[in-house]
Amino acid sequence: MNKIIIACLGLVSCATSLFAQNPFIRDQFTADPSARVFGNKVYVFPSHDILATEGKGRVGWFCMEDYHVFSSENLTDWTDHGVIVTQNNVPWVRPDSYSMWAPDCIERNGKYYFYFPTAAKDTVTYGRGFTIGVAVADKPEGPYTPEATPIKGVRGIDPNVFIDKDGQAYLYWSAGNIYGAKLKANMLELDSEVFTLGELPTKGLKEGPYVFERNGIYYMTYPHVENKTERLEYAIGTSPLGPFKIVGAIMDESASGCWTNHHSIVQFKNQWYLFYHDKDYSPKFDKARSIRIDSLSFNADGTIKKVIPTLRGVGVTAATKQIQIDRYTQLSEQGVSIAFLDTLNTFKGWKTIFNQQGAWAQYNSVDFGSKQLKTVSIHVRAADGAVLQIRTDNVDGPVIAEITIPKNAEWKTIDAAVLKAIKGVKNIVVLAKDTKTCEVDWVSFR
Ligand code: FUB
Repeated sequence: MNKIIIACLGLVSCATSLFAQNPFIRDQFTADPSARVFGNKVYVFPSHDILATEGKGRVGWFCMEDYHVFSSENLTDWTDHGVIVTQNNVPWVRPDSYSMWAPDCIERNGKYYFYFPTAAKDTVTYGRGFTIGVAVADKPEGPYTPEATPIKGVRGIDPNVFIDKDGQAYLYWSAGNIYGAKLKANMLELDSEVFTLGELPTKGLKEGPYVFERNGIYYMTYPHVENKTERLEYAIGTSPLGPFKIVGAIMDESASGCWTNHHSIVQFKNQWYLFYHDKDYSPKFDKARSIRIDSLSFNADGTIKKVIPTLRGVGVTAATKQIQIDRYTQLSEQGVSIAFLDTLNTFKGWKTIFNQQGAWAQYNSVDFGSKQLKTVSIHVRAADGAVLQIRTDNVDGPVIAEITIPKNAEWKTIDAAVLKAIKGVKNIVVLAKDTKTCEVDWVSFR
C-alpha cells in the first residue's frame, strides 16, 4: 500500500526541451551523470545539486534532495522528465538528509532499477553513514516506486550496476575503496559476499565506480585523487569482479579546480561518450556542478584515449537555433574571451567578447539543412559599433556574411544577408573585422 501511495504522490513529469553543448543541462545544477541507452534514447540520471541554506542541508557542503531524469535522441536536445525520487518519498530515508548523492539506473526484463545512496532514518539498523536503496519503474521516466528498505549489507555511496553477458548482475559502490558484489535476479538483494577491489590504487580516495565491458575487456573506471582533485582513471580485467590491472587516466584533473569528477561511459549509435561534470555555472563553489558530454574512443589494443574536456561537447546544432558561440570549438590566441552574461544569474549563460581585429571563435558542426537560409541574426552589443564576419569551415574559409553592428550599449538582434549558398553540416567562424569591443550572445540563421 505504501508503495502505491508513494508512486501516486505525483512526482510531476515536466517535459522541457533544454540545450546542447557543455554543460548540457542549463537551467539547474546537475552532477554525477549516469548515462544509459534505453531503446533509441540516451537517459541521464544525475545528482541534483542545490544550494544549502540555514535549516536546509549543510551550508558550504553538498546538498541534494531529489533526482531528475533527462533524455535525448540526438545528444543535442534534452528533455527534463522532472523529479523521479525525492528524500521525502522514500520510506526509509531521513527526509532532512539532503544527501541524495550519485545514482545509477539499469534495465532488466522491462523494469528500470534506480539505485541511489543516502542516509537512513533508522541509524540503529542501517548505520549513520550512507546506504544504498532502489526504486523501480516500468519506464525510464518513471514513475518510480521506492523499495521499503535499503539493500542489506551495503554501506557506501556511488552505486553502479553492471549486467554481464551471462545475465549475472553486479552492484559496485564506494566508501574510500571500491566494493563489488553479485546481485540476485530480483536486482534488490546481494547474492554474494562483498569484495574489496583492492588492486586499484591504494593511496588517495577512489569513488564513483563505473563498469562496462567491450570486446571481452571489463573496464573498472573511477575518479581517484592522486594529487589534489579527482582524475578519472581506469583498470581492466577479464571478469566483472577483477582482478583488475591499473591502466591510466581517462580525463585529467579539471583545470577549473572542481574537486570532484564523476562519470559514466556509453556507446550510442556507434560512438562512445564520456559523461562527466565540472562547475561551469558556479566557478567559486564546486559543490554546485554541471554535467557535460564528450566523445571517447579506444586504441586498437582496447586502451582508452584520454578525453580532453570541451565546451562544444557533442552533437550537431541546427543553424536555425541560437548557436552559442561561447561554447566554442576553438578561439584565436588573442582578442577574444568568454564571460557570463549576468554574474548574478549564471544560468543566463555566456557571451563571447571580441576586442581585436582578426580575433575569432570557431563553432563546429552546424547543420544548415538542404534549404538555403538567407538571413543571419546575431544578438550583440557594441557601444562603439563593430563589424563582424561569419565564415564557414575555418578562419580562412569563405565569408558567408558581413554584419555591421550599429553603436549600441544595449543588446540588440541585428540581421544581415547570407551571401553564399550553404547546405549540410559546416563549421562556422565569427571573426572581428575591427578592434572595437563587441559582445556576442548568439548567432542564428533563417
Ligand atoms: O555528488 C556527491 C559526491 O561527489 C558523489 O557521490 C561523488 O562521486 C562525488 O561526485
